[in-house]
Amino acid sequence: MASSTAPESGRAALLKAFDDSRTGVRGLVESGVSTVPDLFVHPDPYASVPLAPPGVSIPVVDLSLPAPLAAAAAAEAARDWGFFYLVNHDALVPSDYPGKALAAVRAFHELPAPDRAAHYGRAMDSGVSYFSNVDLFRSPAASWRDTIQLGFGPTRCEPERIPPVCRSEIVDWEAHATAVARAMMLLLCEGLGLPEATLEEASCLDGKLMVCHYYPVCPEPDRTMGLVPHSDPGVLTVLAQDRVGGLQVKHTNQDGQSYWVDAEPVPGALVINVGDLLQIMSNDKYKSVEHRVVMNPGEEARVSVGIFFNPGKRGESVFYGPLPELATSENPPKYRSFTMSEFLGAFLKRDLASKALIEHFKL
Ligand SMILES: O=C(O)CCC(=O)C(=O)O
Repeated sequence: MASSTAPESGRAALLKAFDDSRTGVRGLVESGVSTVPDLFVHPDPYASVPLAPPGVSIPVVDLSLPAPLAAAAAAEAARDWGFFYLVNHDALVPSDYPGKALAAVRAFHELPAPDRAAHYGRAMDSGVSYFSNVDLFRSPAASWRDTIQLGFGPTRCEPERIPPVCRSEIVDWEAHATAVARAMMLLLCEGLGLPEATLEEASCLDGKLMVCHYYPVCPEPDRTMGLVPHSDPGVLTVLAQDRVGGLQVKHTNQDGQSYWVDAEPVPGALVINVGDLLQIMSNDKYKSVEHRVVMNPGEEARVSVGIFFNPGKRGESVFYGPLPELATSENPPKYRSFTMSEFLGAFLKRDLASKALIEHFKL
C-alpha cells in the first residue's frame, strides 16, 4: 500500500486540521485547491496491476430468469468473480430507486459548507455520522472521498439524526436494498445446495451499515484515489452507483492473470459483492475480492451508496465460521470460528487496504 509524501512530523497536525475543518474533501475543492494536498497523495496509485483487456466485464445476474437459473448464475459469479450486476430487480425495487437516494445523498454533500459541518463527526453513538475517510488517522494516505455512515442493525440509527435533505430517501433505500439482499442470500444459498434461508437464519440480514460516498471532482486525478483496494468484511454488499463511474474490481482469470475491471455504471443495475465473512462461511466456495475507486478525470463528482450486510447476532456465545454443511471430511474447514466481536475488533485494527482480515482466521 502506498505511503503519504507528507513528512511524518507535520502529518498528524495536518490531518487534525483537515478533520477540524469539518467540511471534508468537498471543502478543499470549495476552497479552490488546484493540486492534491500531500496528505492525499498516493505515490504511484495505479501502478501495481494492469487494466483488463477490452471486452472483459463483470457478470450479470438476471432476476427475471427462473429461480434455479438465477441461482446458478449468482453462484457462478460469486465463485469466479465475487461481484455481479443485478438486473431486472423491479419486483423488489421501485423504478425511482436507487436514483432518488443517490440524488438526495448528492444534495447533502453539496449543501453549503456550514450546513454540512453541523453534521460532521466520527462518533457513531446516534448511529449516524458524516466524515471524510473512515480510516483517516490509520491509513498511510488519505483518499478523495467523504461519507455519511449509518447503522441500521442490529441497532437502528435515530432517524432524526439523518440530515433532513436525504432522510426519507435513505430510509426508503435501506428497506428496498434489504429486500434485494434477502433475495440474493436465498439465491446464493440455493447455489451452494443449502436450505435457502440458511444465511437469513444465521441473522446475516440483521447487521446493516450504510455508506453514502461522495467523490469530489479532483484537480489531479492521477495522484490520489477515491478508495484504496480492499475487500468488504461482511457477508454481502448491495451497491448503487450514479452514472459517473470509477469502481474497479480485481479479477484473476483462469490463467492466473490479475487485472482491474471497470464496474461501469449500467442503467438499472445494482452491484452485488461477496464479503470476507461469506467467503469464510462458504468455506471458500464464494470469494471476496478486492475492489477500489479510481478518480475520474471529469467535471462531475461521483456518488455511491453501499449497504454492508453482516450477522446481527453478536453475543459472546454465538460463533461464525464455515457452515457445517460445507465443511466435511472431504472438504475440511479452512477457517476457525470466532465471535462477531473478535471479527469486528480485528477489522477495526486494520486500515482499509489491509488484506489480512481473512488470513487472520485461516486454519
Ligand atoms: O463507491 C464505490 O463504488 C465502492 C464503495 C466501496 O467499495 C466501499 O464502501 O467499501
